[in-house]
Amino acid sequence: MSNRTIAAISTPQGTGGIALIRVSGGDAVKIADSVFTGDLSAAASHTIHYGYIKNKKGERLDEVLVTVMLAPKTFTREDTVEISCHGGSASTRAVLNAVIEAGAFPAEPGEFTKRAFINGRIDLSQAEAVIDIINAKNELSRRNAVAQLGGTLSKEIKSVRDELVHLSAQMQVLIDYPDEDLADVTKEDIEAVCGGCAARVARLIDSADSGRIIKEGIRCAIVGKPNVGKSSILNYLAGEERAIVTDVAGTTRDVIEESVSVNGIPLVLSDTAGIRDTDDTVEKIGVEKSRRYIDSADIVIVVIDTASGIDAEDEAILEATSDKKRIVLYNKIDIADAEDTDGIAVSAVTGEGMNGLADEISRLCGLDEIQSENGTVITNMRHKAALIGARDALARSADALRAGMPEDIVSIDIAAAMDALGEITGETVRDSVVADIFSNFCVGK
Ligand SMILES: Nc1nc2c(ncn2[C@@H]2O[C@H](COP(=O)(O)OP(=O)(O)OP(=O)(O)O)[C@@H](O)[C@H]2O)c(=O)[nH]1
Ligand SMILES: [Mg+2]
Repeated sequence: MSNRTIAAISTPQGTGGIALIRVSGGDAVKIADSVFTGDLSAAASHTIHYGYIKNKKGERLDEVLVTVMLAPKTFTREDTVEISCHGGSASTRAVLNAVIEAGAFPAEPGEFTKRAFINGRIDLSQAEAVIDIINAKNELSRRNAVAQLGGTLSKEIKSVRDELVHLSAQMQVLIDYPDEDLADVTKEDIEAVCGGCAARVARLIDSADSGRIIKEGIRCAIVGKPNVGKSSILNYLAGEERAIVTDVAGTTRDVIEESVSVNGIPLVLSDTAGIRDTDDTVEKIGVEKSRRYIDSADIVIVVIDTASGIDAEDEAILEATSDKKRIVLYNKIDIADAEDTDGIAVSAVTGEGMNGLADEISRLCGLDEIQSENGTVITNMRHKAALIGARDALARSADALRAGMPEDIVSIDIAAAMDALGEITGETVRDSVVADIFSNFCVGK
């Protein structure tokens, strides 16, 4: 990694109130000073300076505020200068050009964050959390990414890895001096440590299910007989007239999907055709499709018309969804009294009871746990793959132990598990993987 000084526009393209040009590296202050009307040469760290940026000819390009931050307390751990200028695209480019003319190099995508990683301020999983924060489309994924940036995942991985490192060191003594009584580790100890680590790794792998939900949304199919109010419920949750609602049974014939956020929970709702026996060719295809959506959904919402009560068709749908995570909604309580039910009573017309629906969804998906204990959730497929690698290596070491293999063989698998975990934090990761991760960043980050 070269330590040449880099610069880039860190705010989005286009017109805005202000824009930010970030400069990082050993010459950041010198370069900024040479294009600034004021004097930055003796500026104290974390101070802001008012003045103009000028080009080589001395022409004033824009009125700016310049923030000087000296290493190591900066994002990159290098000297960093941030120039806040007016947010027009011409002024922003003019300021960047002046900085580059004065000796800075245009930054590559993600190069600032990459330097933060290379200089040890954050590990690789934290750098990836920076992209996740930028890309977060809902409250839950934002919260999870911020926790990951704060180091929740890194800490857990490091703690498991440290146990294995300690164990390997003890085993090495056993391997090097087999006849002497130096080692204070027994076969049982090795088995216990490997087993404990494997369980913690398995917990993280399991969390990847919630991780997918956090990133992509809970796939939630709204099903039921015709006319019970499925489309009305979709429209209510979407906050707009997304699906056609009429009092004709069989209005919805195809699946209508809509991404919504309910109390910060990301949902991918699908409103399906009412399920019934029908001779209508189009409706029949719709009904078939509804059944497929039931299969692939994370959660099924079965809607019942409270006014007309449960009949055999409702029973059949309840039966067909009994093995799914399911919420039974008794709709239309504005015109009928819901009797004591095991479901949630709502009205798609008045909105009554809808808060209970969101709570139930979050409970069913185990999201309450994620939200309350700030638990570590795997949202990144690269991390999941590395964890699976660690789990498999630990399983091999357990097998080797049970088969009575010598410690040096067992220790090979333990080392493989350590390496797999190190890929997540970046300790043992290949350069090409690192390059690939940062190439997904935008320029200026
Ligand atoms: N009073 C009352 N009427 C409702 C409620 N929800 C839906 N309706 C009415 O019930 C009828 C059917 O509503 P839809 O939302 O089209 O029902 P659906 O289940 O999507 O029907 P299909 O698409 O035909 O399967 C419409 O006339 C709605 O206005 C409710 O909570 N209260
Ligand atoms: Mg409908």
